Amino acid sequence: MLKLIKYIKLREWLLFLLSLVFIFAQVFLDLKLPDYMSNITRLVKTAGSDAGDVWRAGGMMLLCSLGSLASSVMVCFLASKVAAGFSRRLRAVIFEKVESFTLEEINAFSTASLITRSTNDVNQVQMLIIMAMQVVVKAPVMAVWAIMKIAGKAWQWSLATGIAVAVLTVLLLVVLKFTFSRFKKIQWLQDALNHAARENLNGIRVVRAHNAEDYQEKKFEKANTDLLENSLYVNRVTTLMSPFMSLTMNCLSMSIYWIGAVLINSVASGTAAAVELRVGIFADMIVLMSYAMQVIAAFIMIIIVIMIAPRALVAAGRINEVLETEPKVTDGTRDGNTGLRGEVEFRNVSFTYPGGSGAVLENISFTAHRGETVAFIGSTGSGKTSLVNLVPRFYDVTEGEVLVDGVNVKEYVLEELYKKISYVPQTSVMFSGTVKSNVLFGSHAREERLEKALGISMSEEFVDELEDRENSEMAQRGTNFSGGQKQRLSIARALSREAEILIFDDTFSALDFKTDRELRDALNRETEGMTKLIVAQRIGTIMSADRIIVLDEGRQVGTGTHGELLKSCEVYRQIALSQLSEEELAL
Ligand code: DCP
Ligand code: MG
Repeated sequence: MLKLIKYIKLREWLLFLLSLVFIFAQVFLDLKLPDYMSNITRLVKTAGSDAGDVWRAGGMMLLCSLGSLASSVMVCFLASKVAAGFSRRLRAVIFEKVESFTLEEINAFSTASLITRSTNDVNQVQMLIIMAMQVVVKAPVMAVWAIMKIAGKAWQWSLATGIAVAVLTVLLLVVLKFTFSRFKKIQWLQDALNHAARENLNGIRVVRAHNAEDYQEKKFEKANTDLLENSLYVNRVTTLMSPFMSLTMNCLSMSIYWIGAVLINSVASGTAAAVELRVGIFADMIVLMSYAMQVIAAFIMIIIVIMIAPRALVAAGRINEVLETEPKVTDGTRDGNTGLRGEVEFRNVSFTYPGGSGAVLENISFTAHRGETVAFIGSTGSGKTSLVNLVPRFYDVTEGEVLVDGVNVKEYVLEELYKKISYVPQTSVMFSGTVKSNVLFGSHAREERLEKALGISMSEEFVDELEDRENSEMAQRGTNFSGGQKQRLSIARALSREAEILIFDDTFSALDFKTDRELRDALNRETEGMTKLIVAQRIGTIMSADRIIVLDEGRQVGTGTHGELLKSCEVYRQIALSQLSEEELAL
C-alpha cells in the first residue's frame, strides 16, 4: 500500500487536507452534544429553572447535529473524489505497464490475473481509501478527545470504558488471526474464476461442438465454490463480531448506570448540598454515557477499516507486483539510422523459452539482404514461429546475435526497431473498430496507403462487397469475418506501414491456392525493396524464395534454394514429396 502512495497527486493530497478540516469540525460538534445534554439535565433537575433555557440548549443540540451531518457528507464526498481519482490513475499506470511487458511477463502473471489486478484489486484499494479517509483520522481523534473528557469524572467510569475497549481489541485480534490468510486466498480465487470464465467464452464454439458444457460447468463450479467457501468463512467470522460488539456496548452502559447509582447512593442524604451533589453526579453520568458511546463508536469504525484492510492490502500488493516488474526486454540507445536498410542476420542463434526445459532453436545462422525473400519451412513445432519472434524481440536470444541492418537488435531503441519491421502473426488478430481502423492500425497519416494495402493483400475483392466498404464495422476479434479474410486484412495491415522488413508467420495457409499465388505475385511486384521473412507450410508458397531454411526440431538442417535443397536436404525432399508429384518437382 505504501508503495502505491507515490501515485497520489498533489490535488488529491489537498482534497485530503480539506477533508481533515471537516473531520475536526465533525468531531468537535459530536462531542459538543453531551455538554448541552448535561446542561439540560441540570436545568430540569434544578427547581425554578426557565423552560426557555431548555429549549435553547435543545436548539443548539439540533444545530450541532445538523452541522455534524453536513460535515460528514462533505468528508464522504471528498473521500470518494480522492479515491476515484486515485484508482483511475492506478488503472492507467497498470495498463501502461502491461503494455510494456513482453510475452514472458504476461505469461508469468497470466492474462486473467492481470485483468483482476487492474479491476477488482483496484476496487478493493479504492474502497479502503474511502473508508480510511472517513475513519482513520476521525476515530482516534474522537476516541482521545472523548477519553480526555471522561478522565475528569469519577475513575470508576474510565475503568469501565477501558475494560470495554480492551475486550474489543482482543476480539478484533482473534478475528484477524482467523481471517487474514483467507483474504489473500480470496484474491487469488478471483483470478481463478476469471480464468475459467474467459477460457470458456473464448472456446465457446469448441465447448458446444463437443457437448462439453457439463465438463466446463464443473470446472467453473469448482472455482466458484472455492470462492464461495472462503467468502462464507470470512463473513461468518466477521459477522460474529457484531453480536459481541453489541454485548460489550450494552455491558458498558449497564456498568455506567450501575456505577452512577452506587456513586449517588454513597452521598449522605438529607442536606440541600447533597441533593446538589447527586444532581451533579446524575448529569455527569448522562454525559459520560454519550462519551463512552462515542469511544466505542470510534472503535467500531476502526474495526470496520481493519476488517476490509487485509483484503485491500493484499490487492495493493498484487498491483504493486505488476508495477514493479521490469520487462526483460529493455530499450537500447541506437536510433534507426544505420546506413543499411532491410538486412536481417542471425549469427549462431540458440534460444530456450524462459522456464522451458530444452533449446527450441540451436545454432541458427543466415543472412537476408535487402529485398530478398527468405523462407522457413519445417514440421509443426520445429521452431519457425520462435525463430521469427526473435527479430522484433518478442523474446531475446539465449545465445548468439540477431542483427537488423548490421546492429544487434538489443541495441535499438525499441520504437526504432519496430519501425523497421512489419509483422503478421500466425493467428490473425483483429480489434473492434472498422476495416479501415484495423488496416491503418494506430496511425491515420497513411490513408493513401489503405487502397494499395487492400489491393496487394487481395482484400479488395471482399471489402468491395461490404456495404460500407472500408468503413464497415469489425466486431471484437473480427468474428464477423472469415479466417482467410482476417488473414488478408492482417497482411494489409502489415503492408500499410512503410517498414523495411516484412515477417509473415504462416500467413498464407488459410488462403486457397489461387489467392495464395496471386497474393505472392502482387507482393513480389509491389514490395521489391522490402526484405521478406516468410514462414510457410506449403512448398508452393516458398518455391521461388531466394533462400529457404529448413528447420527440424530447432536445428537448421538445410539452407539453399528450392533446387539445391531438393538435391542436398533429405528433410526438404520428404516435405516436397508429400506435397508435389515427382513431375512437378522436376520442373
Ligand atoms: N514452445 C514453448 N513455449 C512457447 C511457445 C512454443 O515451449 N511459448 C515450444 C513448443 C514447440 C517449440 O517451442 O515445441 C517450437 O514452437 P513454434 O511455435 O516455434 O513451432 P512452429 O511455429 O514451427 O510450429 P507451427 O508450424 O505449428 O506453427
Ligand atoms: Mg508457428
